[in-house]
Amino acid sequence: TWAAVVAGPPDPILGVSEAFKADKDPRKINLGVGAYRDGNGKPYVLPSVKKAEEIVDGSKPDKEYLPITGLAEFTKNAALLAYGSESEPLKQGAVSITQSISGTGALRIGAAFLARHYPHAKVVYLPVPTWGNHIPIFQDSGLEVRGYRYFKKETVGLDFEGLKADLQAAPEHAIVLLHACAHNPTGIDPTEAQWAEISDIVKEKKLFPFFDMAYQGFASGNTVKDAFAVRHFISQGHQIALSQSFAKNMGLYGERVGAFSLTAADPEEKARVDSQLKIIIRPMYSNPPLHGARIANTILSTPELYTQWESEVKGMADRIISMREKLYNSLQNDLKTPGEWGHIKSQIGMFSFTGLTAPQTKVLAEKAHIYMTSNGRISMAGLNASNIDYFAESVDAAVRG
Ligand code: PLP
Ligand code: TYF
Repeated sequence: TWAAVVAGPPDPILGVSEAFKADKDPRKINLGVGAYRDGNGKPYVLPSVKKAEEIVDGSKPDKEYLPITGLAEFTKNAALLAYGSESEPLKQGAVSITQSISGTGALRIGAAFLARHYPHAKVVYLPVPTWGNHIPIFQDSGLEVRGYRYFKKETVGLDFEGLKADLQAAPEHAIVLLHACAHNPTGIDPTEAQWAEISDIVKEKKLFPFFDMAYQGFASGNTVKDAFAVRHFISQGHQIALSQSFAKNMGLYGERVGAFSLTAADPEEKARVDSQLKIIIRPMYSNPPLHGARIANTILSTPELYTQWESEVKGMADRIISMREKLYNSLQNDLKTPGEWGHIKSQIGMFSFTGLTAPQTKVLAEKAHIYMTSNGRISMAGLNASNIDYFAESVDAAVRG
């Protein structure tokens, strides 16, 4: 039956973990997948998550199905986290929101909703480069995918002129996907002033902004600061789509906790959108899982736990920032590695786009047992006091050839 099925390529990110696992060298380092590691290189379960889990378990909850759109208290609190309590559409009751299977599921619900209900050409512009999964998520949902310039190789920075030119040239009403903060894979975000310009272009060209917020709090250590772009667009009167993930900022990766929301014109429009979100979700997976949403909701709704969680997110962000500084100092000042390495320090979030070439990443894997994606992206969280010197020396050697 499956004689004509051809073998597909492995996932470029998860494939890196496979190669890492197979390597037996004790010095090996995995900088591939974007999952936080603590100062000892170990996966980190946030203490606030452990406490929340105890509270949830202690309440001896049942295992009944959730409604199609999930745990209502969770989605209410997730919306508050993203939009803020002063948000006009939230205050008016004009935000339609559903729980989702983490950020990926939120993007997929959003793409499916746009494919079915967006009243204009179903064309979505993604930054180049973007998170690899964005492309098949939108394509498989039936949207046409195009790119807008984002990364400038020469400066290892934002190609802001290219970005503006491409959005200006996009057809009216095109959908534009924006990483709300901590752009994956580049680690480069627009400044607040640049976001304001992007908002103006989106308004002038009547583009539809779809925000992917997979790292709220993880970029700066402050959930409000990281929500700037989303809240600025809302304050400028845009209607938006928003994907939220709690994988990184609560370390709930495998629990699959997320939310998808759309801002509507008014509560009556919101109610109609709600009904269609349910119609999209019901045949996909019927209703979302309970456990992670209960944990996230307990944190978001318990003031002491919320404060503790905020400081733990900041702790993760700060450890990553300190690794950036240490790596920059090693390469730029101590080893005097050929090239300019300032971007390591200025980039934001989980990743650094190092500028290492595909052949250099291959050498690092084969000679130094250091694994990263072939585009030179490293997950900063994979670095710690025990391996950063070895990493810097290995990069130095690879760059010098
Ligand atoms: N969007 C971006 C930009 C990401 O980097 C990720 C995860 O790496 C996601 C969405 C979705 O992740 P998850 O489905 O685990 O929430
Ligand atoms: O490292 C990254 O960019 C992500 C990580 O279901 C990831 O691709 C891995 C698995 C998954 C979602 C995200």
